[in-house]
Amino acid sequence: MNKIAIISDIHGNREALKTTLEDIKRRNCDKIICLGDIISKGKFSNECVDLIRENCDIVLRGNVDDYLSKEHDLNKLDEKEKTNILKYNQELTVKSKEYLSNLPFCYEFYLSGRFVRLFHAGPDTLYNYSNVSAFASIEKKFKMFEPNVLTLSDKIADIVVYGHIHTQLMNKMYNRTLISCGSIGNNLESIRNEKKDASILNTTCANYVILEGKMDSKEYDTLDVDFVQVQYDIDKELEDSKDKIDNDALFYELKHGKYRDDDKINKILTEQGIDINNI
Ligand SMILES: [Mn+2]
Repeated sequence: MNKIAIISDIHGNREALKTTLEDIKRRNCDKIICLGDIISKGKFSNECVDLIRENCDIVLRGNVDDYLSKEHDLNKLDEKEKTNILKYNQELTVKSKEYLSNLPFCYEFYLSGRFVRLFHAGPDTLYNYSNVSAFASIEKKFKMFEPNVLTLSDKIADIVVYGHIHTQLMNKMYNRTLISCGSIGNNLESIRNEKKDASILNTTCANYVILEGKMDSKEYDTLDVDFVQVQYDIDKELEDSKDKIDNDALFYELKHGKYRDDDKINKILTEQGIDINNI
């Protein structure tokens, strides 16, 4: 049996990544695969790129890796986006930018008879949130298994593992398994209610998934899906990041496990038929 650790959405959080890599090592995993979004938000984008390069066997491209490492026509951007692009243009080393802009989109393999496909957000795009949220329709979720322009083969996947939504999920449908591995450096919870919420420590840790099975085997056999939640030193990460400009939103997200923009999350939940005043 082989153990494959799948991590995603590090978002420049060095402490969370280091603690996770130690946890993966302790569990004797055979392979580490990263589904992207290594940079942005946190202070340590370049450091996280280096750690990922050194430790991961396969690394895929996330939306921020793509967006912040490529060239933009600044005249076409609004002021906020322009500031963001210029900031990362300065912050990211040439080496990091070159690495990020050349990452592949998709990875596929067999594990204990299942055809597994991995990507950051969807089989057709890096830039899609509502279609892949935990509350998307069955129809939209089925599209996650289907091949598309950016997948490597034209097979319908048995298992899809993706990141991007920063929360863990497993859905079974049509004899297939859809898994979101959660986020290492920026795990979030969108369903919140002061009267119903458990401890935020259930959310603010680093989340990843381990798949265990026979690698490259087309024969059906036992398969494990292990959802791991690793406690790391958030206060140390925040202390190390305290000289970072514009870090209020980052501090809020890491401490509360809650996305910085309520309106944006509420809009997505409403689109998916959730009554946000009654959750
Ligand atoms: Mn992300």
